[in-house]
Amino acid sequence: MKKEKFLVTSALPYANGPIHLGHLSGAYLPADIFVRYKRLTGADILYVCGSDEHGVPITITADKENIKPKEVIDRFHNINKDAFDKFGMSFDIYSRTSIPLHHETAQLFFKKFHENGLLNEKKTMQFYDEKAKMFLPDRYVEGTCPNCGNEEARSDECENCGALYDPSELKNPKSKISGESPVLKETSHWYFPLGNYQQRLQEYVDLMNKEHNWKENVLQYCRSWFNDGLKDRAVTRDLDWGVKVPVDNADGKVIYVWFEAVLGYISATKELSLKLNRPDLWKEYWQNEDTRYIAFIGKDNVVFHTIIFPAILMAWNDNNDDKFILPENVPANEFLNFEGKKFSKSRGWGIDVIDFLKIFPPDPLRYTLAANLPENKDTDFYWKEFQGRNNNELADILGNFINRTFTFAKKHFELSVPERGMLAGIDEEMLNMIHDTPLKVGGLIDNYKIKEAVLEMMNLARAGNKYFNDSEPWKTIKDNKDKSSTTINICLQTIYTLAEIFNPILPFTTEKIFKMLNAEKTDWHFCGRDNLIAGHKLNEPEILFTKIEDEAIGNQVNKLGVFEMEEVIEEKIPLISYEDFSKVQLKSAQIIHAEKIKKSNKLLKLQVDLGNEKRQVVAGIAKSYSPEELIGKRIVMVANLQPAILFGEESQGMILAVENSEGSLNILETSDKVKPGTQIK
Ligand code: B3M
Ligand code: ZN
Repeated sequence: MKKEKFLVTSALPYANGPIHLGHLSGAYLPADIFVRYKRLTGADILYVCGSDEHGVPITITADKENIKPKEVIDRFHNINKDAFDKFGMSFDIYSRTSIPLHHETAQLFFKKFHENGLLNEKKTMQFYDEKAKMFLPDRYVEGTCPNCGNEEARSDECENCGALYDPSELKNPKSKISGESPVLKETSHWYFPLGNYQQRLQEYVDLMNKEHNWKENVLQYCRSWFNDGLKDRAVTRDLDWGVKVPVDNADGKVIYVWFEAVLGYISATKELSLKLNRPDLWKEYWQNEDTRYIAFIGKDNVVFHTIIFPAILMAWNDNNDDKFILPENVPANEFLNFEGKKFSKSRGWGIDVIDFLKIFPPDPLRYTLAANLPENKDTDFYWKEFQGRNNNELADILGNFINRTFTFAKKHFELSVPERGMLAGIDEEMLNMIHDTPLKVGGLIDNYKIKEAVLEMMNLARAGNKYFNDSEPWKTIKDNKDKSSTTINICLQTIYTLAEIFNPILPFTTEKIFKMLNAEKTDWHFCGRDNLIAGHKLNEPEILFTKIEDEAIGNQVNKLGVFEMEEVIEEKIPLISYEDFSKVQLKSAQIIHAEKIKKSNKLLKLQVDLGNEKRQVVAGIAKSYSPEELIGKRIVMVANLQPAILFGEESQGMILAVENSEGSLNILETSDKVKPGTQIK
């Protein structure tokens, strides 16, 4: 049989910060499990990844720390490479996009496209930050929406009302980098005509889906892009950090990071080929129609892998004799959150991989994440769940089954595999399960249903324990040694199968199990019934899993969000005099009427009773409160604030509220005993 040929990639993480558990669940662990499984089936597979080392966030970090971008990427490339290593990622290469080989590859694509007349040069007006001396990418400009007045609108698009507009129409633009108002300045860029590929891209996605059953979430992202209609995309930027645009008159311009980062997969494979002293090896994968290319990513990267990268490859293939293959599948995952909230470095919410692995071993983490992958919807990591999965599943089910079998084999069979005698129904059943489980698990992983596969794996260990219990070898050893030796023989075959099928999830632990079994991994298809012959010598058992104490988990839970408080304390707030403070007049008030303001999803118009007068206040609390629930509340208000007009409504004061870490507001309430109009001091 011809070997299956695979090329597998995981999104190239930005070398701008340490990877956290969410990254692992999105694009890395599922790919590693898939790859390790495929290797066990004997597939010919290359798995490449590396750091994405260009893009504006890296230059901003460098500016902030007053260092060169190179220092930033070196630091995080090494940290992340090390973290992946300790986590057991089995990349064939972990490359980086700053290497000359990648610059050459990306420039070659750009140059060819340019020569073939594919790229259109267009002049545009773009925001320029005179203080930071740079053109501002869209997401670094904020302003007021010309359509609805939302004050946090993006430079060309408003998330509040959905309006799209020209950046010159944005009101009060502010640079997120320097805080200054940017100016509009002319610049020119090269555009890739993505729209020209729309029909072929749609056909490609349809065909791949038909043949390989794409995930519903991925199809939905594609459909929404197709429905909106694909437009020309600028593939250059005004920056000095990145891959230089390889044509005349392009000083100060680099290739747009996304255009070159996806080509990083190709460069990484080229680098691997050179390392292996087989310079053309990469072509055997990338330019071979027999190769199945699977691109693992998180949901935020879908468009780049199902639309932009395929379009780039189509454009190349149209104009060159050497032709690249396109992804056969892009099994993107949703996000993993942390204890109910998004990961946030600045809020100290979540944990980096490298820090995690300083405290706990990798396999329990791999198992917990794999059992809870965000395959179809966002999921959460909880410390308590991690503890539970380790203690109640890995230690109490898998570890316990292996341990009791080995202990028994040591005590009664001198650590060798006993003979199998006459089989009873219960033995047959167990043997059938050993035979069927790898097939079931393999089928699930083939279809990227890793979560379900993990469940099946642990079910085999559960069944093993039950079989041990029901067979009662500790009794049969006394009066029916034949039966007892059959039981232990079958338990050991089960352990062998467990070691094989758990190998993609628990690479470190299963190495130990294979060592205990004194056996090697086998082809996945043959890990069924009879791997260990009678008389085979076993090695001494080792401890496979250690229970995690409540205290260790408690320590981690207590650390959550601490950073957030430290940050607040560290911030230097200028002191004011008592006199300044006494100028602020705080009064208790009661809300007597509340209604929404048209065209704003943030503001409510309130009528409040201040004892001897009524006032109107416009408050930005619509996302946290409905008008109805506000009526009757006694609140604190700044009574001597200059009136202001918001959305055409006068606001005659301000009400006080606290904002929690997710940005939702709680208004400060006084008690029913405090009469409206009372001064608060
Ligand atoms: N660096 C985005 C990310 O890490 C980006 C992926 C590139 S894949 C070619 O989410
Ligand atoms: Zn708007």
